[in-house]
Amino acid sequence: MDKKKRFNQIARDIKDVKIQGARNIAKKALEAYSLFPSKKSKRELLNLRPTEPMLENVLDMAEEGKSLEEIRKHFSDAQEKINEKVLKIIKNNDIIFTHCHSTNVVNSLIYAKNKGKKFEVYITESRPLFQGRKTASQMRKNKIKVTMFVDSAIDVALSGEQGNKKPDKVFLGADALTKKGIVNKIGSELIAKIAKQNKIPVYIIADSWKFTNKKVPLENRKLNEIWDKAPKGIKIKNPAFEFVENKFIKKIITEK
Ligand code: RUB
Repeated sequence: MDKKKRFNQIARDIKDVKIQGARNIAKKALEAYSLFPSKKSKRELLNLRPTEPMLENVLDMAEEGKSLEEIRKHFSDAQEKINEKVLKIIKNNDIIFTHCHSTNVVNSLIYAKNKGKKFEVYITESRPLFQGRKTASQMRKNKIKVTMFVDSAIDVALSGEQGNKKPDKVFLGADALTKKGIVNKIGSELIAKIAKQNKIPVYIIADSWKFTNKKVPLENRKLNEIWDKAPKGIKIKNPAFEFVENKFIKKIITEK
């Protein structure tokens, strides 16, 4: 595939959420940028997913001359450190509730499983794009017991109602880390609030390169993701992310 085609393919896959999650987006965008390292391609890549400081941080570093190898090494080094910290938090027989699909979360769960920890995972679908299915499939593939809930069952799942066991911990990824809280997939704030009501600790598991001092724009996505060919006159909203205040978070686990 020629360079331009490859660049466009990556850009399309990021836009269409075939490549998803802050870390994967940043990694792939870096690959695209390295094909055409210019201000124009940087702008184009940044516009694909506005709620992604890690994408911006990584492209800034590449622009300033940091080598691709160095940047790529950070992703794996950071994940390894995060894995060790998460391993200490998970107790045998824990039920861990998570949402959407976060590579930082999923990798640390798989690491804990491979280190012999026994736990199970509750996952919500994460409509409209169902990234929760990706998480569930990866759990299954790694022989981690997993139960899926529809998003509207967040309260049922976190309260241990209707014969469900109450989760012990909530693990959420993050698109952005800020001084006042974090940004993650829509549903995360509701989860954090209901977890607090139920005295379930919420841990954010995220690479520190997601940190920003800037205001984080919250992406609104295409309406046809919610209802393709909806009758005319129906207003549809599709907010993709939301802010979770620090007061709902027990700990933010980064590599630092
Ligand atoms: C994914 C999402 C993830 C964070 C962190 O949203 O909200 O929790 O991006 O992911 P989307 P990671 O599917 O819309 O990109 O840990 O992979 O960086």
